[in-house]
Amino acid sequence: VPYLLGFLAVAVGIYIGVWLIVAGFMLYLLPALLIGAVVAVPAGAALAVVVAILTLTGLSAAPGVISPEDVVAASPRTSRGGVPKAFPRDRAWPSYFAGQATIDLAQVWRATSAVLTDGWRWIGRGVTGGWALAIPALVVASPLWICVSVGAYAAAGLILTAGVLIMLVLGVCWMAPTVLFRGLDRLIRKLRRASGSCPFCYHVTELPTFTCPGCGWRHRDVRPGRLGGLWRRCGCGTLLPTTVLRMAHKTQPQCPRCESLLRDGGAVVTDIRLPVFGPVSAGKTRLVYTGLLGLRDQVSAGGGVLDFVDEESQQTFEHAVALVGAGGDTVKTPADGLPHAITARVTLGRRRALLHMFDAAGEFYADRDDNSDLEFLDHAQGLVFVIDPFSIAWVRDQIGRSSGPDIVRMANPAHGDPEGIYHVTARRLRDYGVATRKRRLAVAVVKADPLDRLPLASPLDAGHVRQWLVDAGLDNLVLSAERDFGEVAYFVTASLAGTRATDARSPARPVAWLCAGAGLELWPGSGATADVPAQEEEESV
Ligand SMILES: Nc1nc2c(ncn2[C@@H]2O[C@H](COP(=O)(O)OP(=O)(O)OP(=O)(O)O)[C@@H](O)[C@H]2O)c(=O)[nH]1
Ligand SMILES: [Mg+2]
Ligand SMILES: [Zn+2]
Ligand SMILES: [Zn+2]
Repeated sequence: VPYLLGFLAVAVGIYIGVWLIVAGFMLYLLPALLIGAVVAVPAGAALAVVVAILTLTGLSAAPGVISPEDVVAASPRTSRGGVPKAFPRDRAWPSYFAGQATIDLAQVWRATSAVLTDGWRWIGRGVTGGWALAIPALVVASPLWICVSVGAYAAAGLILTAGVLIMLVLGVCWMAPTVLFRGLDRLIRKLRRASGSCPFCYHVTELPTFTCPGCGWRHRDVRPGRLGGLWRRCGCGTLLPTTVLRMAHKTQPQCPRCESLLRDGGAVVTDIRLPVFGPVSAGKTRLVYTGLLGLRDQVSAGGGVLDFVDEESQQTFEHAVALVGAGGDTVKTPADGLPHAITARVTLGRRRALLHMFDAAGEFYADRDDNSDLEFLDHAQGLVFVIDPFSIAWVRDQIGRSSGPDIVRMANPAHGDPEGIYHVTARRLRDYGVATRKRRLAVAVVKADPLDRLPLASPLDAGHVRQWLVDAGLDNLVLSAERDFGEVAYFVTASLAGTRATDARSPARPVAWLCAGAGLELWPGSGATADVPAQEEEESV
């Protein structure tokens, strides 16, 4: 019995104890926790707001910043098609929307999580720190911290959602003018038929390189994009305009391949590239300079200006024109190096163009191996083929009979036959995949002035050059040229200093006709050919 009584007493004691704990929990702790939760959830939200402000202002847990160096380092190695890229991205500060925005928002979430995790770690230390700490940690701190976490995550989620929405709206506001600017820049240059052609390595590009005036870094792609919409900040801090058109106003464009400076206006104004080819001593150089001289006078008669933007072209032009003007001969073009372009700038009202003439020594056209470096042939809108009548066997035979060696000496006849030279060059163009059917070829029979003194069986007159060439036995050449090229026109020229460009024998005519084909009419009717169009003549034959 005493045992039974004792057992009952203990049971009642335990019952009362448990009841007291439950009652205490229900009466005091639960209401206290409920009140605590009402405070803890908003406190958690406030905590998230404070953390977001501290993070975004960089006062604490500042997000990593994408630097210009990161941009260079993280450049993709290949383009979308898998083609290896020649250059990394430019060293400039990326636009905020191109990556930094995401990093900042993610950091807000991460910083909030970090603060909450710190709290849990602290509570965890209490739980394992003995009874006196474990009970309040488990019973009071844990439930309260759960409430704080809920409030904080909810607020962080809201902040992120709002942030993403704001970034989307602002991003669209940034993207629209960026895309528009990029498109406009391209469109204007396309309409102008602008491209940057290198006078030295002959590379032709839509996208020249620009050097930052602040630090000398070469920016290879200044188009609006991830590195700036309307403006770009160079890695050195200098603010640069985007778009090729605006940047070209600030600094001179450069060749992306050899880094030489392009001619002033390169990549921005209409760009016309015309090589002159033919055998040694055919009269190429003389045709180029007297042709430019004729163009200059005719253009200025029409109220325009033809001038030179670079010292080198200006000086070579003046030198050659002075020689020819004084009745002398042009100097032989050196065959030991590739020629630099002779560039003339044409201004016709608001229209501006750069006209690049390429005049290599005749040796380069003599055989297939020598012309492999003549890349300017591939990028030309049209070509001038120079034929020296004194190198045609048919003419020579007649001179032999009429004894005109003085005239022949005076004419400095070309070495090599025109047909061979033509085929070597035409083959090079074919081998390099040039669409010659879309190009113009101006065939210029030069040295008409000394030829006049010879009593030829058939006179060489403007308008009948094609027929004359056929009579002279160059019918194969004529047929090949008309098969190879989209349009062929025939000219007879006397490369003299005083010839007016409208003159039937002006050396300016073939150049003007090719310019017209490239979209630049230098004067009204400059695109007309002196010769009867090939087809009509064929019908009449
Ligand atoms: N009278 C006269 N002489 C010309 C004419 N065209 C060329 N010549 C002369 O022919 C010679 C060769 O002319 P260039 O223009 O130097 O020949 P090229 O084709 O440039 O020759 P390379 O530089 O060796 O490839 C020079 O003595 C010129 O003065 C012309 O239309 N009339
Ligand atoms: Mg020459
Ligand atoms: Zn810079
Ligand atoms: Zn170059």
